Amino acid sequence: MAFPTPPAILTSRDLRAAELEQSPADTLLRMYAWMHLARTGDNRILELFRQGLIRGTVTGGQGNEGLIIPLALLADKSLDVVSFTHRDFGGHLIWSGHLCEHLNQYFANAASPTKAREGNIHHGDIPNRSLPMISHLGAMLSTVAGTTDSQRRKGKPAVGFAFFGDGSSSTGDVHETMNLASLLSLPVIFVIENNGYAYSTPTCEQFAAGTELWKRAAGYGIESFALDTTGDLTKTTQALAAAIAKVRSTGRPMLIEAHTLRLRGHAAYDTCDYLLPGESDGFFARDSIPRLRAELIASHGAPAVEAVENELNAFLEACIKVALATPRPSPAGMEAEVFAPASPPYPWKPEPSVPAQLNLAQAINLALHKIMSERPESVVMGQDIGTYGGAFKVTEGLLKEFGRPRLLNTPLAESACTGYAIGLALNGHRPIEEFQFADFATEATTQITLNAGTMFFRSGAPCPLVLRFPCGGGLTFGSFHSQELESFFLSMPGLKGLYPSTAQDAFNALLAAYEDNNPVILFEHKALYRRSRTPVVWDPHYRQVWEPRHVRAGDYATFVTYGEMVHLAEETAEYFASEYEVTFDLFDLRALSPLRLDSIRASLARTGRLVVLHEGRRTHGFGAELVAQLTEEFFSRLKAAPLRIAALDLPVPFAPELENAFRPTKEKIIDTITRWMG
Ligand SMILES: Cc1ncc(C[n+]2csc(CCOP(=O)(O)OP(=O)(O)O)c2C)c(N)n1
Ligand SMILES: [Mg+2]
Repeated sequence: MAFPTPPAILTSRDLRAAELEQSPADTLLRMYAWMHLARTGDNRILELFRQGLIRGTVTGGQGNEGLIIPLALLADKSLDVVSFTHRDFGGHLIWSGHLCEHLNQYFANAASPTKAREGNIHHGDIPNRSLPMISHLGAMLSTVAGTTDSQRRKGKPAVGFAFFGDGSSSTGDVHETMNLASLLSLPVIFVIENNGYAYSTPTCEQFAAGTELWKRAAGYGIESFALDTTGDLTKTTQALAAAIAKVRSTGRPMLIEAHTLRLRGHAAYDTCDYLLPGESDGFFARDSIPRLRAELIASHGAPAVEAVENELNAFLEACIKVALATPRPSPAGMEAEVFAPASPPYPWKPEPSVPAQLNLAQAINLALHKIMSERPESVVMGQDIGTYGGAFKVTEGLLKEFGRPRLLNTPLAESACTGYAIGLALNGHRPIEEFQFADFATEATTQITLNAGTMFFRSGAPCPLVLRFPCGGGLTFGSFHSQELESFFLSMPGLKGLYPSTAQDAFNALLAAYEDNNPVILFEHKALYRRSRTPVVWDPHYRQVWEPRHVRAGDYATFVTYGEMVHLAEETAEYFASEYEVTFDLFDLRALSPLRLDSIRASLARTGRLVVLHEGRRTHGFGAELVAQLTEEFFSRLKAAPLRIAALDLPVPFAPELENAFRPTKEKIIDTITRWMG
């Protein structure tokens, strides 16, 4: 169905501050048109929700227009970066797209920009650098910082706009990101939409140190100021224009505490009974839209203003009709769109052409070196990875050769740094982020699983990201430096996982992960980093690392494992072959997500027996999924119950005696298999 033509007054989505001086009355009328459309649109969305035509909930921006309309008009939509919040419907209207597209999102119909996979205002327009918000408040700030930096790295003088509420300003990501933006000198304007409440909680219950939120910026070396955006629109617009111009030219971040209103409570279901008697009337008395309307009637006459309103209202109703008439979404294709499709291989140089004897850490260093030499869009980041070369020296020498900003040390802020990496990835860069230990990735759980992992499914935008996880135990590092987190992270959709057990596979895995259009976790067992040196060479079949490796042939049982356990499994298989002439068909899984199990299934069809071995905990462990997926087809033909060998269901204990009792060891593996064989 064709979209209705917008009224002429909406033709331009841009505003230069000088226009307010050159033709103040007409400029204000043009701004009023956007404010009226945003307000009426929000009101109609609320009504349609109450009629049951919009699902989920709706969180209106009534009272936020005095901020979001001038700011969105002033931004350079061809350069700048934004992530609107649940109060910023008006910003979406101005930034890009047709009103119908935004309504399609609310109606969650077949033409919704998120394919109806996300609700109400959780959409964006990534090609135009409007980044879709996730519900987790505060989480989008770092992503805006990343895309803004990506723009700057491309030589574009962009400014990022990171919006968040007074309540959201209590989240850790806000602090991590303001610090990061100041450290990296990123031109991001952090805008607190302070409407006085977080759901029912007043601002004074969010902070002990007073309610002047703008003062927090001093702690990060960021300039800041407060601005009442419910007041005079011309003054607000001029203040915002000056701030944008300053950030654009200095490249430094800034914090603006914008006082706004929340005229309709938190959301459609909010009873607002926490407000004091008459408090709501006070909000409406401060509403800038009726005041501006009165001014415009004085300057243009009532008929002119009403004519604009009538045209906008008719346009809105026509658009609602179109959106309502659009078919409902189909579940077809959902499962195929969890991951971005495979891209063609990069034209890698066939180097190194002569095999080098390397350990696993050196193999990864070599792959990083190759990527940084051949792929200018790559960015390598992590804690202590610069001069120091990383906790495990995997990045040794790279800073010297490639310098900043290709390689950067990050502060201890895993969440914001991962959000920043996501932002880089959404704009054409390809970050590789080292976590000092895999265990610290739990700090970035929201960013990894909910922001990056769901990105393609809900927005259609690829999020190519390599997350390097030095993992695993056996080194007496205790619970916080030894974990195997594959079942924890990979139970969430949209994340790929590779777990190499040899130096060559590690080299191949990093190249394969790098050119994949999805977030890929690269599990690197710390005990393998320096264990032995084996030949590493350019391998044109590097993408085969997404398939299991057949390590050893046998016929008694199919034996599946990965990571460091591959080496224990080989020793075990050797033992059984030489002592009992019992042979195992041994597979190194290599790719943990997506699972490609065809060759292993074929083996199981032949052997009828299955052994699964992994280092992580047994209950809810990765082996449970492997056993289920491998046996459901052959259950009736199995000759024995599948055997799962894993760690005990404990936190990783520290002392070597305790850790040995916790983890699978060669002796325990042999014992368990012997008992299983009867
Ligand atoms: C991290 C997080 N915790 C809790 C929620 C649930 N929640 C949604 S909106 C909201 C209040 C947000 O208040 P504020 O940041 O001031 O924004 P406002 O709604 O007032 O614009 C809460 C608690 C959430 N979305 N994210
Ligand atoms: Mg609030």
